[in-house]
Amino acid sequence: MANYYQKDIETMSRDKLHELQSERLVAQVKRVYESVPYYRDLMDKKGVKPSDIKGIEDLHKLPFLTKSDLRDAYPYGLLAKPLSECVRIQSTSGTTGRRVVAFYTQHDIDLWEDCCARAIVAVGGTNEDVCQVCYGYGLFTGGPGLNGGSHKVGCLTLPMSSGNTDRQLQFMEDLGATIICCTPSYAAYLAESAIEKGIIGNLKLKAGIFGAEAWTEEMRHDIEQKLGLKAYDIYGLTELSGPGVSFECEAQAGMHVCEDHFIAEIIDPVTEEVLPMGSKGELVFTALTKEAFPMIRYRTRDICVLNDEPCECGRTHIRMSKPMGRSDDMLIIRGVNVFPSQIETVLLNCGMPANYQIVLDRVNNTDTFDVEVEMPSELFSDTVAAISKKEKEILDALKSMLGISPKLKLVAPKSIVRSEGKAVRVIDKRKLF
Ligand code: DLL
Repeated sequence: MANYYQKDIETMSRDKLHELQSERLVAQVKRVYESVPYYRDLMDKKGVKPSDIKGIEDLHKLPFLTKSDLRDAYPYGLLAKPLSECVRIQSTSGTTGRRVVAFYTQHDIDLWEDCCARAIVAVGGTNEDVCQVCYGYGLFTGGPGLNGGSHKVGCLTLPMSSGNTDRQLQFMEDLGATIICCTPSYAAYLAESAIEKGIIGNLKLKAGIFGAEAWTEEMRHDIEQKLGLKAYDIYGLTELSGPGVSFECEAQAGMHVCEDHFIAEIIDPVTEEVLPMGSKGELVFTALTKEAFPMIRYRTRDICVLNDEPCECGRTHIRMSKPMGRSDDMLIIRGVNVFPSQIETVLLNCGMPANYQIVLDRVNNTDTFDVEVEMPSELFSDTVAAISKKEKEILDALKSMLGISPKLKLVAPKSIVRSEGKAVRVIDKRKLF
């Protein structure tokens, strides 16, 4: 039996949901036009007036917002409330080198935490649970968002933040954490460390809420098997509040978008044309209820697919696939398009842990493409012949997946620097941009 945090909303009929979205969109566009000169200019340039927007069927008429608009308008240019009504900022983790500063009213925080609470209840969380939050606290949205959601559900919340793995494991064991929230790469690291310490059998974990970075189905199975829990995906971005824009339910088959707060569209990233349900393209979100930092048709750059088929959990909100890359982080190596997640899939299929790093450089006008992969300790202590055999197997698999051959180096266990936040998978020294 599925549990819901806000059953009426999460299982609302599609017709009612569309009515609610339309009502909220009309009001939000009018408010933003009146209070945000930056967005008013964008609408004026496109020749759209708030009175042209009568419902969600008119959404396509509105201009897009992009990360570069956020940079141009930094820091206050997109504010729709006076600063006196704002109570918090959060900021991006900065892995792309471009910081986004988002503002929140108390109401914004309340609705954001509701979304995170929905995600926790969807994985079976109740007030009987001990929820260990090891996303970073501070400017990053992961810690504060899930912390707030966990309080709302009534879980005993362990606000660990990221890092200090020994202490994480000690609290996890001593206080019997049942739910853990962190990046999937940190979950994999915690699993490795718990196995090494011989405490894995003492843990009581039942569910993990993992997101903030790309991870594959293979990685999900690996973490589930090692930590003895069910691993659920959660998605979000700072611009839209943070985690909880969408989340997986017990079906583990795509993430339900909180559609009472966010309208999702898929567009062709080149032509900007809206694509039909089920197409692969760039995800665009319109936030319907955000007060301080409203985002209308914000281009996320995440490539994914939406699915409006009914879900077995009873939630009526559409689902999005895992992001399959970004329209802006695809690597082009010697003219070939490469997604880091393809490399991860190959490694896990070859029975390797997904601790790897891609190093790109340009020598004599030719791209160099190095992949360093950490060996599991059993392989590391095996014979040279066994290691070479494995190396060849991985290289052949990489060649066939990517259509291009990297220089592969198997390195000692734990020699690639571990991340307590998002893993650094790509070091691109080519400086092509
Ligand atoms: O990463 C918010 C978050 C925190 C989500 C904790 C989930 C859990 P940003 O730092 O602004 O916010 O980064 C947003 O991270 O556009 C995606 O490219 C990526 N991302 C987020 N969740 C996932 C996921 C947070 N589940 C950017 N799978 C987004 C793959 C994800 N990528």
